[in-house]
Amino acid sequence: MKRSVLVTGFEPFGGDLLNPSEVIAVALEGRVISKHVIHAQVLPCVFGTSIDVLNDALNRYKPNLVICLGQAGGRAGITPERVAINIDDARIADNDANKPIDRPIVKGGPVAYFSTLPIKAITAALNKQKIVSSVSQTAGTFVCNHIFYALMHAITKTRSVRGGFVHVPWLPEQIKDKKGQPSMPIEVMIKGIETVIKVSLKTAKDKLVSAGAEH
Ligand code: PCA
Repeated sequence: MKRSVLVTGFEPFGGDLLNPSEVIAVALEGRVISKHVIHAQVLPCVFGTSIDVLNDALNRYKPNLVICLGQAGGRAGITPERVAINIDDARIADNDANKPIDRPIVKGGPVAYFSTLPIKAITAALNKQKIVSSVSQTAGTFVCNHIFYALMHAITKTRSVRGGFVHVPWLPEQIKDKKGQPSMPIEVMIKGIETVIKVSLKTAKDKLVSAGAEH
Protein backbone atom coordinates (compact mmCIF):
# COMPACT_ATOMS: atom_id res chain seq x y z
CA MET A 1 0.00 0.00 0.00
CA LYS A 2 1.20 3.50 -0.85
CA ARG A 3 2.51 5.50 2.08
CA SER A 4 0.12 8.21 3.10
CA VAL A 5 -0.52 11.26 5.23
CA LEU A 6 -3.88 12.07 6.82
CA VAL A 7 -4.71 15.76 7.09
CA THR A 8 -7.86 16.70 8.97
CA GLY A 9 -9.68 20.04 9.16
CA PHE A 10 -12.77 21.20 11.02
CA GLU A 11 -16.06 22.43 9.66
CA PRO A 12 -16.97 26.04 10.61
CA PHE A 13 -18.16 26.53 14.20
CA GLY A 14 -19.48 29.20 16.54
CA GLY A 15 -21.58 30.83 13.84
CA ASP A 16 -18.67 31.19 11.36
CA LEU A 17 -19.23 30.51 7.67
CA LEU A 18 -15.68 29.41 7.00
CA ASN A 19 -12.95 27.45 8.69
CA PRO A 20 -9.49 27.73 7.08
CA SER A 21 -8.50 24.31 8.43
CA GLU A 22 -11.21 22.71 6.28
CA VAL A 23 -10.18 24.72 3.20
CA ILE A 24 -6.52 23.67 3.62
CA ALA A 25 -7.33 19.97 4.12
CA VAL A 26 -9.61 19.86 1.08
CA ALA A 27 -7.00 21.70 -1.05
CA LEU A 28 -4.34 19.13 -0.17
CA GLU A 29 -6.51 16.05 -0.90
CA GLY A 30 -4.83 13.76 -3.44
CA ARG A 31 -1.54 15.66 -3.62
CA VAL A 32 1.69 13.74 -3.36
CA ILE A 33 4.34 15.14 -1.01
CA SER A 34 7.69 13.37 -0.51
CA LYS A 35 6.22 10.19 -2.07
CA HIS A 36 3.26 10.17 0.31
CA VAL A 37 -0.30 10.61 -0.91
CA ILE A 38 -2.40 13.05 1.11
CA HIS A 39 -5.85 12.04 2.32
CA ALA A 40 -8.13 14.77 3.66
CA GLN A 41 -10.86 14.31 6.24
CA VAL A 42 -13.20 17.06 7.38
CA LEU A 43 -14.30 16.59 10.98
CA PRO A 44 -17.54 17.80 12.54
CA CYS A 45 -16.94 20.36 15.27
CA VAL A 46 -18.70 18.12 17.76
CA PHE A 47 -17.36 16.47 20.93
CA GLY A 48 -17.33 12.67 20.58
CA THR A 49 -18.53 12.41 16.97
CA SER A 50 -15.34 14.06 15.72
CA ILE A 51 -13.33 11.26 17.38
CA ASP A 52 -15.45 8.58 15.67
CA VAL A 53 -14.86 10.21 12.27
CA LEU A 54 -11.11 10.52 12.97
CA ASN A 55 -10.82 6.88 14.04
CA ASP A 56 -12.68 5.74 10.90
CA ALA A 57 -10.22 7.72 8.76
CA LEU A 58 -7.23 6.25 10.64
CA ASN A 59 -8.55 2.73 9.99
CA ARG A 60 -9.38 3.47 6.36
CA TYR A 61 -6.09 5.10 5.33
CA LYS A 62 -3.58 3.67 7.81
CA PRO A 63 -1.45 6.81 7.42
CA ASN A 64 2.23 7.13 8.36
CA LEU A 65 1.73 10.70 9.49
CA VAL A 66 -1.35 12.52 10.82
CA ILE A 67 -1.69 16.30 10.93
CA CYS A 68 -4.89 17.60 12.50
CA LEU A 69 -5.65 21.24 11.74
CA GLY A 70 -7.93 23.75 13.42
CA GLN A 71 -8.66 27.45 13.47
CA ALA A 72 -7.34 29.62 16.28
CA GLY A 73 -8.88 33.03 15.64
CA GLY A 74 -6.74 35.85 17.01
CA ARG A 75 -3.40 34.08 16.61
CA ALA A 76 -0.98 35.63 14.12
CA GLY A 77 0.77 32.57 12.71
CA ILE A 78 0.80 28.85 12.13
CA THR A 79 1.16 27.28 15.56
CA PRO A 80 2.11 23.62 16.06
CA GLU A 81 0.76 22.55 19.43
CA ARG A 82 3.10 20.98 21.99
CA VAL A 83 0.65 19.15 24.25
CA ALA A 84 -2.89 17.74 24.40
CA ILE A 85 -4.58 17.55 27.81
CA ASN A 86 -7.23 15.11 29.02
CA ILE A 87 -10.05 17.59 29.57
CA ASP A 88 -13.06 19.04 27.79
CA ASP A 89 -14.08 22.46 29.07
CA ALA A 90 -16.17 24.33 26.52
CA ARG A 91 -16.63 28.09 26.67
CA ILE A 92 -19.11 27.93 23.76
CA ALA A 93 -21.36 25.15 22.48
CA ASP A 94 -20.10 22.81 19.76
CA ASN A 95 -22.08 22.33 16.52
CA ASP A 96 -24.42 19.89 18.27
CA ALA A 97 -25.14 22.13 21.30
CA ASN A 98 -22.82 20.16 23.62
CA LYS A 99 -20.96 22.21 26.21
CA PRO A 100 -19.02 19.83 28.44
CA ILE A 101 -17.38 21.33 31.52
CA ASP A 102 -14.41 19.80 33.39
CA ARG A 103 -14.94 16.41 31.75
CA PRO A 104 -12.08 14.00 30.94
CA ILE A 105 -11.80 12.99 27.28
CA VAL A 106 -10.66 9.46 28.17
CA LYS A 107 -11.69 8.38 31.66
CA GLY A 108 -8.58 7.19 33.48
CA GLY A 109 -6.38 8.16 30.52
CA PRO A 110 -3.02 9.91 30.89
CA VAL A 111 -3.19 13.59 31.94
CA ALA A 112 -1.55 14.65 28.67
CA TYR A 113 0.23 13.60 25.51
CA PHE A 114 3.03 15.44 23.77
CA SER A 115 2.84 15.95 20.02
CA THR A 116 5.17 13.65 18.12
CA LEU A 117 5.64 16.19 15.33
CA PRO A 118 9.03 17.94 15.19
CA ILE A 119 7.47 21.20 16.40
CA LYS A 120 10.68 23.24 16.60
CA ALA A 121 11.93 22.07 13.20
CA ILE A 122 8.51 23.02 11.79
CA THR A 123 8.54 26.59 13.15
CA ALA A 124 12.15 27.05 11.98
CA ALA A 125 11.33 25.88 8.45
CA LEU A 126 8.24 28.10 8.26
CA ASN A 127 10.09 31.15 9.57
CA LYS A 128 12.79 30.52 6.95
CA GLN A 129 10.06 30.79 4.32
CA LYS A 130 8.93 34.06 5.98
CA ILE A 131 5.73 32.44 7.22
CA VAL A 132 4.85 33.55 10.76
CA SER A 133 4.98 30.55 13.09
CA SER A 134 5.64 29.71 16.71
CA VAL A 135 5.10 26.80 19.07
CA SER A 136 1.86 26.95 21.05
CA GLN A 137 1.86 25.60 24.59
CA THR A 138 -1.90 25.05 24.74
CA ALA A 139 -4.49 23.85 22.26
CA GLY A 140 -7.25 25.06 24.62
CA THR A 141 -9.99 22.83 26.01
CA PHE A 142 -12.50 22.87 23.13
CA VAL A 143 -12.89 20.45 20.19
CA CYS A 144 -9.34 20.97 18.83
CA ASN A 145 -7.65 19.81 22.03
CA HIS A 146 -10.29 17.03 22.18
CA ILE A 147 -9.31 15.66 18.76
CA PHE A 148 -5.57 16.20 19.40
CA TYR A 149 -5.81 14.13 22.61
CA ALA A 150 -7.87 11.43 20.88
CA LEU A 151 -5.35 11.25 18.03
CA MET A 152 -2.38 10.86 20.36
CA HIS A 153 -4.30 8.31 22.45
CA ALA A 154 -5.00 6.30 19.28
CA ILE A 155 -1.46 6.36 17.87
CA THR A 156 0.59 6.33 21.05
CA LYS A 157 1.41 2.63 20.77
CA THR A 158 2.08 2.80 17.03
CA ARG A 159 5.64 4.09 17.17
CA SER A 160 5.87 4.28 13.38
CA VAL A 161 2.96 6.74 13.14
CA ARG A 162 3.81 10.33 13.94
CA GLY A 163 1.10 12.89 14.59
CA GLY A 164 0.01 16.12 16.15
CA PHE A 165 -2.08 19.23 15.90
CA VAL A 166 -1.48 22.56 14.18
CA HIS A 167 -3.63 25.67 14.66
CA VAL A 168 -3.97 28.22 11.85
CA PRO A 169 -5.15 31.87 11.97
CA TRP A 170 -8.26 33.48 10.53
CA LEU A 171 -8.50 34.13 6.79
CA PRO A 172 -8.51 37.79 5.64
CA GLU A 173 -12.24 37.53 4.81
CA GLN A 174 -13.00 36.48 8.39
CA ILE A 175 -11.58 39.64 10.00
CA LYS A 176 -13.40 42.24 7.92
CA ASP A 177 -15.43 43.39 10.93
CA LYS A 178 -12.73 42.55 13.50
CA LYS A 179 -10.40 45.52 13.40
CA GLY A 180 -6.75 44.96 14.19
CA GLN A 181 -6.98 41.16 14.24
CA PRO A 182 -4.31 39.06 12.49
CA SER A 183 -5.01 36.87 9.47
CA MET A 184 -3.18 34.89 6.79
CA PRO A 185 -4.03 34.37 3.10
CA ILE A 186 -5.11 30.84 2.19
CA GLU A 187 -2.23 30.31 -0.30
CA VAL A 188 0.28 31.04 2.46
CA MET A 189 -1.47 28.64 4.83
CA ILE A 190 -1.52 25.86 2.21
CA LYS A 191 2.18 26.38 1.44
CA GLY A 192 2.85 26.40 5.18
CA ILE A 193 1.06 23.12 5.82
CA GLU A 194 2.90 21.52 2.88
CA THR A 195 6.10 22.51 4.67
CA VAL A 196 4.77 21.07 7.94
CA ILE A 197 4.19 17.76 6.14
CA LYS A 198 7.61 17.75 4.41
CA VAL A 199 9.49 18.54 7.62
CA SER A 200 7.50 15.97 9.61
CA LEU A 201 8.19 13.24 7.05
CA LYS A 202 11.87 14.10 6.91
CA THR A 203 12.40 14.05 10.64
CA ALA A 204 10.07 11.11 11.30
CA LYS A 205 12.52 8.42 10.22
CA ASP A 206 15.45 8.74 12.56
CA LYS A 207 14.06 10.69 15.50
CA LEU A 208 12.81 9.17 18.70
CA VAL A 209 9.07 9.74 18.98
CA SER A 210 8.79 11.07 22.48
CA ALA A 211 8.42 14.26 24.46
CA GLY A 212 10.74 16.97 23.31
CA ALA A 213 12.99 14.49 21.52
CA GLU A 214 14.18 16.92 18.91
CA HIS A 215 14.64 19.93 21.17
N1 PCA B 1 -11.05 25.41 16.22
C1 PCA B 1 -11.65 25.06 17.48
C2 PCA B 1 -12.48 23.85 17.20
C3 PCA B 1 -12.55 23.71 15.73
C4 PCA B 1 -11.57 24.66 15.20
O1 PCA B 1 -11.25 24.80 14.02
C5 PCA B 1 -10.65 24.90 18.61
O2 PCA B 1 -9.58 25.53 18.58
O3 PCA B 1 -10.91 24.13 19.55
